[in-house]
Amino acid sequence: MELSWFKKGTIYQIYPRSFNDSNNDGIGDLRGIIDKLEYLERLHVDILWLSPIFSSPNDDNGYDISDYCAIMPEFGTMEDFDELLEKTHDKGMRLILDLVANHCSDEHIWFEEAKKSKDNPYRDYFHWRSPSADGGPPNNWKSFFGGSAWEYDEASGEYYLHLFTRKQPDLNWENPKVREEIYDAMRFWLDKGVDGFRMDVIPLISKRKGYPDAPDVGFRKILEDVYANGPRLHEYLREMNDKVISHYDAFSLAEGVGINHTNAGLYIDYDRKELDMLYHFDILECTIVNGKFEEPSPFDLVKMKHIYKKWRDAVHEKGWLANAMGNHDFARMVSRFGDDTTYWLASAKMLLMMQATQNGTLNIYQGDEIGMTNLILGAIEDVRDVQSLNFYKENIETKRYSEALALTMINAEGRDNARTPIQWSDEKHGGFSNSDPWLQVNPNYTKINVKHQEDDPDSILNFYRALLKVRKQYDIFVYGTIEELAFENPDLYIYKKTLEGETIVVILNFREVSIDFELGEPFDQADVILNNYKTMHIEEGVIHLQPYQGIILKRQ
Ligand code: TEU
Ligand code: CA
Repeated sequence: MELSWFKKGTIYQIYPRSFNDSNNDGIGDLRGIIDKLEYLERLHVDILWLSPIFSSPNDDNGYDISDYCAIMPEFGTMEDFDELLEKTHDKGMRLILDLVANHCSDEHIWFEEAKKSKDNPYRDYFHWRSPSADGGPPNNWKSFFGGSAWEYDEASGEYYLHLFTRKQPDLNWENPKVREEIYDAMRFWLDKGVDGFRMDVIPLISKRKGYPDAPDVGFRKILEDVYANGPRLHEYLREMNDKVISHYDAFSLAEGVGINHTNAGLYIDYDRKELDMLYHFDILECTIVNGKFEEPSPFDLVKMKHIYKKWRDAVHEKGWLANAMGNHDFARMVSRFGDDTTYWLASAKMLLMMQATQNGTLNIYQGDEIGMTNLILGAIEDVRDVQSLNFYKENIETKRYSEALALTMINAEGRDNARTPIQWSDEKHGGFSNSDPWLQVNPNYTKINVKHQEDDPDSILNFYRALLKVRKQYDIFVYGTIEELAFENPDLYIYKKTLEGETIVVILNFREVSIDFELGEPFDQADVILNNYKTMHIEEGVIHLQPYQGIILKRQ
């Protein structure tokens, strides 16, 4: 197995808009991050991933880039960025940027030029098609954010493709000039010293020839077979690695949308030299059956165990995964997989114990280190996310759902849940800003905030620090081989990890009740490495677990 810095490192994802506002305009910014570098250092994270910081009209909060080599003015200046990068490195941490290469903004100069005429040199930077015979869109492809994936352009009488919003036209990777533009942008940042990229929707960059209609087989399957994994994809990824990434001490983290465990190897097997790691969607979507918002299924622990196992087996020793349980696209992890009321403290810690002991690079999302929870927005006017807003509009217009039901669905699964400002203290706006933030602060900031948790030895924050520190000390956390016990047990997740004669056992109770379990092994003598409760009861090989208790034991 190849060892390298980005495997044992912990990635901490920052959503800059919501992290920390230094100039009190209600929007987080780069200087706000600089001010919190010490906090991040003390958390023992190693790699900061910044969601997009480039110029953007913010139709999708920066995932619509209008200049790949400029900083969004709301976030600061290039000098601020240079300082952030330097100070991050001074603290021994690394910094990666979010490369959105599948699409750009319709306000990017490339698209503004392309729209001017059919023979504009930039026309072929995008996907243009004539209307179908009935004058409608060229095919039945749907945007991820609702409606057709094609937008009509009056001036030329053609449609352009946008798999996300109409302000996010897809780039045409068949055009070698487009690829060179993206590679140049990557080199621009790598030459400054950034340590790699998280690659937004990278599986979507190669489109199927002739843009065939999608069969009626459900979103997940259409995604895998029609939108993602296109015919020239792996050629592009190899080229990108060969021409750019491989020339730097940098790594790539793919957003694994549309990747499943059977084709993951094509992306990340070491010998293919394409991408360094990916995070998949199976855990992130394990409570989502028919697409976001629609009938979420209850959290099922056995299903989650199967997901972890099948991925582990699939990539075993051939490639590497990152392990994410939440990010800016999903509701909060403690609200989804734990209990954000009575057992908030125990369950938030327990989930982190699981995440930190699974194989792969630990990828955590801002705010999870203090157990931030979902937010109930009272009215559609409070919703900011374009995905939720489009969902609302579409379903109210078609009268599919009532306004109240649509809002309930948005509150349950919507992306704003994870995007509320970080709760730094119990001061106004959670200490994030002195003025009204762009998205409201979760009113529970008076109870859940960094300041309180700094001072409390039993806080989630301090537990997290201890956990990440331990993870650094023991290779077994990262590289050990996992073997599950009582695999079909629906309440407990118990696994052994072994590496070079060492053994740890991770014991996690996913229920709000106490449960006894017969370990059946001589663990009475084991050292407790971490326990999210003050006490632990083992007697004659039977462990008595308290609600949401998590324990990591190490055999002496
Ligand atoms: O997300 C891609 C993606 O597939 C999301 O649409 C995801 O499925 C959805 O948010 C889950 O409900 C990436 C970014 O992470 C996301 O923030 C962007 O909106 C999207 O790409 C477009 O760039
Ligand atoms: Ca600001």
